Amino acid sequence: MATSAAVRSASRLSFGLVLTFYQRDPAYALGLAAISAHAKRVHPDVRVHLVPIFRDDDVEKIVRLVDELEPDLLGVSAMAPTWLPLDPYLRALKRARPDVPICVGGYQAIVSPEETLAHDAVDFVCVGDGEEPVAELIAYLCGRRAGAAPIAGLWEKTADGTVVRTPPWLVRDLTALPFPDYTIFERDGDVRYLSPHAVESKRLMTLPVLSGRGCPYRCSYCANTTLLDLFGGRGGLLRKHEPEPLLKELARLRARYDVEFFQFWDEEFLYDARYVRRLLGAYRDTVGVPFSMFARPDTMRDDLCSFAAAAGCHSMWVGIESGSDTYRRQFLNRRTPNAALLAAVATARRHGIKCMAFSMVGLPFETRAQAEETLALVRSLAPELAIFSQFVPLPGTPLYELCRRHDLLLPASVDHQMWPIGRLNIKEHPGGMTSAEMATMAAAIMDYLETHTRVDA
Ligand code: B12
Ligand code: SF4
Repeated sequence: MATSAAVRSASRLSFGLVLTFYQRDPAYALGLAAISAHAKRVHPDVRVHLVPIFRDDDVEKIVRLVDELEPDLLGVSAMAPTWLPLDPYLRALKRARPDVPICVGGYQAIVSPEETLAHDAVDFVCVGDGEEPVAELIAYLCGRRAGAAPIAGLWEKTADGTVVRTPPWLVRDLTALPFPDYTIFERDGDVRYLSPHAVESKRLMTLPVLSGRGCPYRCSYCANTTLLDLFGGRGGLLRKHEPEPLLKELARLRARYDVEFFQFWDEEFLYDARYVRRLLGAYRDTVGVPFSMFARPDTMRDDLCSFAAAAGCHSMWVGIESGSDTYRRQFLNRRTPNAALLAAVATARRHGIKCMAFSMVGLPFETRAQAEETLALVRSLAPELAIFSQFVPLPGTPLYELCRRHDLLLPASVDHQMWPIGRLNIKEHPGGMTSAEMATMAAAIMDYLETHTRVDA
């Protein structure tokens, strides 16, 4: 193992791990909670703190907050679109504490490790899951690590600028890991400053949770496809918690934070029908609060919807993405036809489950007529909540590669990567919408949204 980072004295009592991420609006970061839980299990004396960075947070304020916590290691979580906004914070943090190593993880680091490590402030990048690499890095920095082998899953920039590369470390068995540590989100014992109400439940105290990780599908715009490409796709990297301990954990969280609604953040909740039956079969009795999930239309079978509804499923988040059968098939690698989408939403509704439909506009080679088809399909689905986002090309995905090949990518900039709808995130091109068409399309969507959102738990 190289020695660019200062190795701390083994006698230090309390090693400080400060975690941070950039988020426009208050939100949880369950990846960091998972890292904290494992770090505390392996190093019971570690102090873990979270300093979230929200949009427009003053750089000096963040530096002061981090500094007061006396960090020995700074762990930063970044998605590709949040990487650029993090830049001024990373530089200022490094200036303030040049001896504290900065390790970046999350999709930005996984998909673009070279670019991420090339940043002046960054010492390590985590090229896969972060639990074990961070625990190992803490051991190394505390002088507790035996041997000099590089840490699996971490790339390191050494003092002379060379890069030590290792293969990613991946969670294979979720049941071997502790549940995420929600205490990192607490302020005075409470977590309500962090989006306490999900959009689907404006009145109820809501907490996001995971029954597992991974998705077996390969939609062309999605970072999951990149993960399958990088890490091998067999079994779709699906990893689940055992139902019984998970239910106990959910009941514990419900009691600790007065949770009235759980939002399952699993990429695709219904894929493993046997697991769904085992988990939800006992959910009502053990946990008993309403919940929502992400589900693909093709998994929303009548029997599963019926089962989920009986367990207390309030709503399903359903990816529509485009209302054009042809576009979805040709460009998005989603083959479920419109008729099946309509049927899936109708099935859920028959069982009293509300639907949140999300779609994208401003896609490469998407015509104005196809974008109109998306709005028309959403109108016919009549979801309780519709969300339209501007297409963002995510590095490493097939659709990003298509944009690159056709020279459609705009130079990276903070504004072109985030949600506000109405501006194209790719260059105008023959066969696609013009900026003017995009603006009128966005206006039509906003009109629809103003009159049709009707959701509440
Ligand atoms: C819930 C969610 C959200 C929530 C909460 C985000 C959050 N803070 O986590 C909300 C709705 C706010 C959100 C917003 C966005 N999201 Co989102 N989101 C997700 C989702 C569905 C689950 C995230 C999750 O909890 N995963 C489970 C945890 C355990 O895994 P993890 O976060 O990956 O963390 C592990 C590793 O990545 C790594 N790791 C992560 N951080 C760190 C840090 C360190 C120091 C280390 C060492 C390791 C490490 O270790 C962790 C434990 O193993 C993912 C899909 C997915 N499956 O991950 C998309 C996903 C992360 N989102 C994505 C995107 C693009 C966005 C937006 C940028 C969309 C947009 N254009 O606006 C916004 C960003 C808004 C902002 N930041 O201001 C993409 C990111 C792709 C990419 N290449 O970056 C994903 C992967 C969706 C996709 N399939 O394409 N999102
Ligand atoms: S089903 Fe969802 S998580 Fe899975 S690849 Fe498609 S968009 Fe990504």
